[in-house]
Amino acid sequence: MPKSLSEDQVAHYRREGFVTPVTVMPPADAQAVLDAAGVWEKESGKRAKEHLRGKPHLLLTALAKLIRTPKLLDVVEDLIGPDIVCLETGFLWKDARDPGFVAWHQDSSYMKFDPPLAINAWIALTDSKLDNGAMQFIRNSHTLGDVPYELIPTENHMLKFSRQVVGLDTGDGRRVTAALEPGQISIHNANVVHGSAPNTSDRPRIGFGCLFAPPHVKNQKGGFMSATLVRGRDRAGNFDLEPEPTRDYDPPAVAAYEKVMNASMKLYKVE
Ligand SMILES: O=C(O)CCC(=O)C(=O)O
Repeated sequence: MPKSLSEDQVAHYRREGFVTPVTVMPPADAQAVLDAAGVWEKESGKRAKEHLRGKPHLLLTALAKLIRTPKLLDVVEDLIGPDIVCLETGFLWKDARDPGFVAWHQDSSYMKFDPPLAINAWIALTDSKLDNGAMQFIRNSHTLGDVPYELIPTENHMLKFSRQVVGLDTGDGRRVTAALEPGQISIHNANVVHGSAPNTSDRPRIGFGCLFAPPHVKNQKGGFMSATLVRGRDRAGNFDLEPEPTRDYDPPAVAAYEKVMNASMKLYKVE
């Protein structure tokens, strides 16, 4: 019996490779995360969209709390079981009229785990619709294995390196738009082909991505990788476990952040 999703939603995830929308928090909690990002931007003079991309949950307590949201983890547990690590996080931020886009890709072309149980939750902090650049999924594409990709020009591409699948029908008939309100998530299998178009609206579209997996998965791309245990137990020891920050820029968590950032480029090798 699932904790949070319906049996139909779990079946949909298994069949189509994603489930959307699922409400995991009230809109006010999503706004509180945006407020914390706004304070950080003011104090640092930097843009969260550029600088809070790789594991910022190790730096800011608002984000450490976000990835531990009980209803979010209930949904993840329904799909991958009660032991859960968080492997990657980051803001996915489009300003109003932002030309930023994400080419059709599989997350597994960037980060690959064995067995292939990694799952990506996209938490909407603003609304996310077709006109402001919502994510779109290609249904059933998680069953296709590794889809070939090519490298494309990086201008306005929101992910590190720019991989775009080739030879796959991504036409309207196969796409599903993840239309979300603040506090809702879409959740997708790391093998699902997905992407998003520029923001053609006057509203921002801001989300926070979290990659979860059971702790027994092994990183196939090699190199050092740490993880935050967010629920249950780690019986496998495949990852260095990251500390939970007790305050913003808590030194032990910052040290873990710096260690993994220094190593992370190795995970994004361009073949
Ligand atoms: O935020 C987006 O538009 C796309 C994000 C994405 O591709 C991902 O989270 O894997």
